[in-house]
Amino acid sequence: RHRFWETQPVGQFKDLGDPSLPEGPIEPPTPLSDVKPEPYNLPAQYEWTTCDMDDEQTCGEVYNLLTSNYVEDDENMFRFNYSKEFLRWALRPPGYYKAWHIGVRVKASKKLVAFITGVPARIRVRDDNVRMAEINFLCVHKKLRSKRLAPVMIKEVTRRVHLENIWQAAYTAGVVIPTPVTTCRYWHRSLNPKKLIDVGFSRLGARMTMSRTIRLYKLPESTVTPGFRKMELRDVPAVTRLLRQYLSQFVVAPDFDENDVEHWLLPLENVVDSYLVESPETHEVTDFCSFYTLPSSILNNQNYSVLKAAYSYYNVSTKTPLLQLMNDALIMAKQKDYDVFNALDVMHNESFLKELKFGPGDGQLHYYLYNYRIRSALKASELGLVLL
Ligand code: NHW
Ligand code: EN5
Repeated sequence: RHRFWETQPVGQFKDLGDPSLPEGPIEPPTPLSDVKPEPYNLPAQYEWTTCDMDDEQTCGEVYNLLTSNYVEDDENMFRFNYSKEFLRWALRPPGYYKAWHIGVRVKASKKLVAFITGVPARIRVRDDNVRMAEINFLCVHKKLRSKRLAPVMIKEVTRRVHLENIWQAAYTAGVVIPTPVTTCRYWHRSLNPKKLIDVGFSRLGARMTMSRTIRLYKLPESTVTPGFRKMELRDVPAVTRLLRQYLSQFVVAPDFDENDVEHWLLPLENVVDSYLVESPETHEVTDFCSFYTLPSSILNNQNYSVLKAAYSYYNVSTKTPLLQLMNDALIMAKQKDYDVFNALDVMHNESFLKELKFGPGDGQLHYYLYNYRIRSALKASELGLVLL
């Protein structure tokens, strides 16, 4: 069934729920001198390239490859359109390795035709803090699909991660492979229902008119929580404390320090938005919410070419009810002209999705760990990790 994945140290379907198998690493690390020192072989027409995302031209080539060939929905109506600024942010966190930004070029033309990336992260699984690679942006040009290039790319990124003495990885995918740690559902909150219906992202409900639909999704002009404001650099220590405390309750979650919080959560125009509640009395930071910006290209529409989507990222409530905090996040996204606000059913998100008029999407997101066994699948609400 899975000729490649059956050969890899990942949980296998046949082992699901076997209580005799221990949780934790599947294979032990090998001495670094045993890691293959030279790259895997590609078919003769192609060559490896390390993509320098600081380089404007390279970043543009990566952007163009992904914009034309990356993830689409099941009906091929929308395709993720990560911006160049987003890619630079996603790929250059604290301690990143340029060698983990891997491209494949056609030798003759130097055209970039495939890509895969890793970035380092510390991820806690129960009480085990593990150095991992987060793998993302695996993409093979549409014309080169089904030639078994993906397994070579995965083996090559694995080799380069091993060279840094890292032996585990986390990744997500829309497809099922061996074996999900958990499966999440995407939920969508319409902000601009008319456009969403016009482009086929959503449908007019039964017995609904356009004007009733617009009224249904209407939001206040401005936020309601006293002390709600944009996160600033000076907030990094307080936000780190808040987030670390909150994430400690989930089975799988990132172990963020202040450097990570500064990188991943400090607002960056058109990439990541973060807000917090500073108590007007005590000036304590009590609540936090954030979303990242990931537009999708609209394929084959006369009137519109881009869907502007916000994706719920990390949210923490200690004083403001989560429902009210997320409603303020929706209000900010509406003010900033997003068409839709998306969220997964991870962490405590289920507690606000229905009440804030999110509806279930047709897409799922499966979470995976490489070389780390979990005895049985988790609930989405036990997951405290959001990958981009
Ligand atoms: S998920 C997004 C993946 N990208 C896309 O969907 C973009 C559009 N599609 C494509 O570009 C986020 C191609 O269809 C791709 C496959 C490149 C997906 N993950 O070359 P072949 C990520 O980036 C397996 C893992 O012929 P192709 C996460 C498939 O099951 N495996 O296919 C990435 C089969 O293996 P099997 C996937 O269509 C995580 C084999 O690839 C996969 O031309 C990567 C077929 O290869 C997917 N999304 O290219 C793993 N899609 O065993 C990281 C297909 O079933 C692991 N396959 O025969 C950790 C590594 C680091 C470890 C460090 C210690
Ligand atoms: C790596 N980081 O399928 C990620 N999106 O539901 C890789 N559906 O947008 C894996 N099909 O349901 C990504 N509208 C896997 C996801 C790939 C993209 C994907 C889904 C998620 C999506 C939309 C559009 C469907 C178009 C036809 C959808 C319904 C919205 C509606 C709004 C009003 C209330 C009810 C729901």
